[in-house]
Amino acid sequence: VGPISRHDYRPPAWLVPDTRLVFALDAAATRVTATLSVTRNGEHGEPLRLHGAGQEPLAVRVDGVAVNDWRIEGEQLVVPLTGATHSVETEVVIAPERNTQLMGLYASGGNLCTQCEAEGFRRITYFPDRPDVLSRYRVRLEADKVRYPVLLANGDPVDAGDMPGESGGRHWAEWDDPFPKPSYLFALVAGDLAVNRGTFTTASGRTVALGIWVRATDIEKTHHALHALKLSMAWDERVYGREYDLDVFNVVAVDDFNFGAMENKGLNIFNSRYILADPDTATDYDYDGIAAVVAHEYFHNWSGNRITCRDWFQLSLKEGFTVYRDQGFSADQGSAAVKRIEDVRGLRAAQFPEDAGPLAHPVRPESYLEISNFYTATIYNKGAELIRMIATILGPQGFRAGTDLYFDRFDGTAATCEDFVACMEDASGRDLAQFRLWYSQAGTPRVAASLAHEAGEGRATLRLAQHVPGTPGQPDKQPMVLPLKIKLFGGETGRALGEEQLVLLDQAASTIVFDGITERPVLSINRGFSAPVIIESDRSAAELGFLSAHDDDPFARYEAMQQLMLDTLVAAVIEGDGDHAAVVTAVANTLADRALDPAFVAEAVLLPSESFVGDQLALVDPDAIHRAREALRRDLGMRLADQWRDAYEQAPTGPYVYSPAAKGHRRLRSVALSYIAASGAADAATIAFRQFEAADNMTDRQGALNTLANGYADEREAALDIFYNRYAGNGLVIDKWFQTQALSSRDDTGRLVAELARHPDFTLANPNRARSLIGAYGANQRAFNAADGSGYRFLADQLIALDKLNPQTAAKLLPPLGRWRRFDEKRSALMRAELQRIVATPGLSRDLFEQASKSLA
Ligand code: HT7
Ligand code: ZN
Repeated sequence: VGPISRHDYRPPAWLVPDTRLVFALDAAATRVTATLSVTRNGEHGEPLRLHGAGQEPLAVRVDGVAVNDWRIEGEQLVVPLTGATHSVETEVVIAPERNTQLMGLYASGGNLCTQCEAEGFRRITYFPDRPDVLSRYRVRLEADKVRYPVLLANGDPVDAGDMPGESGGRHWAEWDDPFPKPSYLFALVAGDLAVNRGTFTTASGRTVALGIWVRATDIEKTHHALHALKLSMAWDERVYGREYDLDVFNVVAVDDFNFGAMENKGLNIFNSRYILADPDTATDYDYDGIAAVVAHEYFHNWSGNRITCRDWFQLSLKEGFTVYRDQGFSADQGSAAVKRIEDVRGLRAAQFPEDAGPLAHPVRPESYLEISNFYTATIYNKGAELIRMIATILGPQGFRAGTDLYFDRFDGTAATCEDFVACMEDASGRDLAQFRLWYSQAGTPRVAASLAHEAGEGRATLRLAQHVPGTPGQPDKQPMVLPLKIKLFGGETGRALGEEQLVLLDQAASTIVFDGITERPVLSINRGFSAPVIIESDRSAAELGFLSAHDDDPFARYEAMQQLMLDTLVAAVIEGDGDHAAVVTAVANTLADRALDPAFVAEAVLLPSESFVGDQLALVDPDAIHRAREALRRDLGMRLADQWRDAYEQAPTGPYVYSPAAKGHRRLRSVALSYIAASGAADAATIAFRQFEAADNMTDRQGALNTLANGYADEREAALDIFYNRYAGNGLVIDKWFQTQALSSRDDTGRLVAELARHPDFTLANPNRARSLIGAYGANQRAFNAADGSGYRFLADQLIALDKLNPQTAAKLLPPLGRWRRFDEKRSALMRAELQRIVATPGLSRDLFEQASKSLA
């Protein structure tokens, strides 16, 4: 099959208003009987085309009569039909226990579950498996009562009972979903599960029964997820006016899952890492992630389920918007500033490199080979930034009027990104014509900003120029609309020189004049990261240091510090040595400022990652970057030794509480510990080991373990062994054990990773485990890019093996090999050779082929 193009979209020839499914469940052989009521969509002579993959129809019946004039064309079952409406029934047998791709119906931990987005439903039964065919589902599940006592599906439960005696201990349950939905939102779960139940009363007074389903031994780890679910339901009512619409909302945790979670109507299925938490096994970061993903999937009930996507090119319609919504939810639970910093750091770590590399694509892509490859940081995170910019341009009232209109106008339909933007325009009266370029043009815009001051005239002139770099298939770009929040500060007094302004830069270049500026101004630009762009300014180290201490926007303060650190590190890499004075002063000032939230301080004093430094350079020298960054860390550690000790010792400890304040203290303590270790202090490993042993929670324990894992002290092995033995059998924590070692900055990490790949607990069959070692190693710039190419060879070997089991997960781990253009000739050739080896592998999946071949081009 060749690439699918956005412009080839045609409405479905046949609609399926009603679907009846009967599952005779069994891990080895499940029989699926599907009865579709189909109606001809308009005047045409097209046959009915149903998608199906990995099965054969055992029977096809039209209006109750067996037919044999059907044919198979590739992944389609083609059934000629004569009338305007028919009932079409198919029967297939599938083998969930042999399903290693984890798409369709599969087995995980002895239970059966489904994953249908994007095109998994066709692996369960024959159906028009496209998001614009909405159907009402009624589902009957039959299964062994002892193995699968719990039978769940979408919608509300109808009835349940035991099968007649001769059926051998089987039982059944029926579910009915009154909301028409696309097949990708179908779900069922059959298993031996325990439930943590709760209720939520909606704004209009309906009571919803909530259930978090997990294996019985994990039930105590579900309270945080249940609490987050209730908070999300209330938040969506308050902030977007969205109420839940079924009588039940069930969430099931499974250990084997290709992604974070899935928003199936009324039956969300989660990767267990986004449900299970207690202080002993989950870090604050995990707790935050759980709340964010629970909220994200819940919010999809409106942004995704009630209104879905017309085709997969519109994926960001639901994903970008829903990420924006979950970011808003998380911001409201604690420090909005720290949340914004974390989100921007994530965007820069994943999306900016994607936009600058061979896999760059617009937020609304034009074509794809395999849609699973397009669940990307661009669709999700850049997509969320687009919604944020619209909200900024429209203002809170205009934006809420726009979302109200969107939910109202498109409820029950499959919509497009264009529909969403049109609602924003209609509700606010703003013209977003040029803004639409954000959906079609890939690449991260770069904005050159330079501020001149004519003291005698009392005038400051800001010159802005934008440039969007070429990306694959898009060499030339038009200027975009960039909403830039700007403010000037007096360089001498530190006072604000006027209010913050929102400048909409929509030309290639523009000049903004500020009058009444008698004091030397310092430019604060892109405050709050109002546009997802790269600012290239000529601000001096002194100006950045000044902003890092005086800006009244916390994000801009953080940003000034990051820029100062980046400039320092880039200079050090290029010149081989660096002047650290400005960074040391700025960090010292931040640590000394008692008015600051410790959570903010912890973020502000962290150095940019080695990969982010690499992203600033035309040619990445991983060893030089590592040396420069370690030298700065050491210098900061030594010169501010007393302040790190103070920060470490003064952070309140005490029994674990999950609160924004307590999280901030723990975070600052771990960051301080890492600087104490970076200083080379003789007692650093002792302190870290003491923290490791004394910790009553995973945040402190893992913080200490990370520091030890980067070093060579004897305590390292001791801590890793204790950690492993303490958590043997707990998959999610053993993932941390693998990941911590793969991210280590030690010189021998490559060798250790290769050894870990032979560890009895390592398996490619579980995506979390594969990501914890291979994904983390690929993100470790220095270790992965070892000059002898061993990292590249290792990754290629693993991906070729993983592709045979789980192509989706394999394809997601490929991008580090696609950075070859950024490296020296030798590394570059070694990377390309591995990509070529992958492409030449017989029987390669479409998923891995698309990623590897695009990375070579
Ligand atoms: N909408 C969900 C996407 C998803 C997915 C995609 C491809 C393969 C497996 C998958 N599991 C879940 C997740 C979300 O964005 O909410
Ligand atoms: Zn989503």
